[in-house]
Amino acid sequence: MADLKSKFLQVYAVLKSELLNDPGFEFTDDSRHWIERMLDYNVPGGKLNRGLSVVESYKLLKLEKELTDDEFFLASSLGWCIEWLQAYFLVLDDIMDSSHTRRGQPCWFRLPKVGMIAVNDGIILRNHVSRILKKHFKGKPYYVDLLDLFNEVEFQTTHGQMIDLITTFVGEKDLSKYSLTLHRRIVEYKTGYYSFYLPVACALLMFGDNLENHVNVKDILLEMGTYFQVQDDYLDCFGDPKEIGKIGTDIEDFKCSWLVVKALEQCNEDQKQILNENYGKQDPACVAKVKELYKGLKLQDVYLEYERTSYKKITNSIEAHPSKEVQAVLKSFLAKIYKRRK
Ligand code: GPP
Ligand code: MG
Ligand code: MG
Ligand code: MG
Repeated sequence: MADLKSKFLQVYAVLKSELLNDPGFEFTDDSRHWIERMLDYNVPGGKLNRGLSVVESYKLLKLEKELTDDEFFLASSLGWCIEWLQAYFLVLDDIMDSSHTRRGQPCWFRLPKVGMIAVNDGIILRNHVSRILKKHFKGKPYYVDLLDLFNEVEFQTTHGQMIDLITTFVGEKDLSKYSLTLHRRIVEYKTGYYSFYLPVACALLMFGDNLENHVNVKDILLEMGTYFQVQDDYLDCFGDPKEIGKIGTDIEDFKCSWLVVKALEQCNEDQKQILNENYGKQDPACVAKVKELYKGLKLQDVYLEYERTSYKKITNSIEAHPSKEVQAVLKSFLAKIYKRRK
């Protein structure tokens, strides 16, 4: 695994160097230096789960036969396209969520010399995905499908992000609209497609197959995406910032988080009053009151129970799949996130 990761990181260095010498732009030393710093700050510093999953999935589809150097490079490049896409989303998401830290460092836009240049950097990160695909996949029979896949997934993610954001309108702080159904809709679109569906869809396209032929696999991947985002919502409040690398903002931001939905399901009228008065406020005393209420409602136990049943349900769906290779792809994915603390 350490070996896979270091080989994967070598591909990052190649892709970065190609982008820094992209003949489509007349780079100066300053502009090249900006891009390099921006990439190193935002692209490779995460867990790399999504990117590595493309390579691992492709290997499993090939029945563990050794990948040629060319196949490894291509599968890794697709993996990096997802990591680049993720960097693009996170740079902009942190602005929208007024976050402070990400991956154990200040959010990119928080750096004094960056500020709102981060918006353009986010767009450049998205452009890089297209540049990488063009350079390395243009001649492939699945090139058009790849472009279409990235476009579709971006469409789904931005629309999930839209509902995540418009449900929090200031001045309309109305918790009564928050439900598990709304939460599910938000997280399936904002997280599920790009984090779970996309890596497997990339590996399948490269293998000459298509996820549209595997509707049940898509459903399982989206189910995992929901499970993953419930964990993200939980860790936003109860995770250790040192481990997750970010300080939560969901309570301040009035987010339709899994925790607030569960709290609303379980609370009495007095507790609902406390939520109404304190949820969505910047004041640390208000945030503390919400956290206190979550603890009083034993949401940590409710979460543990959710993890258990959700894991079981997903495992059962995986085991019902006819192909052992597909089962292996999905199980390796699930194992990576089960009981995660970061
Ligand atoms: C996760 O939400 C969702 C995304 C990062 C997708 C963003 C999509 C855009 C189109 C910008 P989150 O805000 O809970 O993530 P985190 O907790 O990591 O900030
Ligand atoms: Mg967000
Ligand atoms: Mg966020
Ligand atoms: Mg979050």
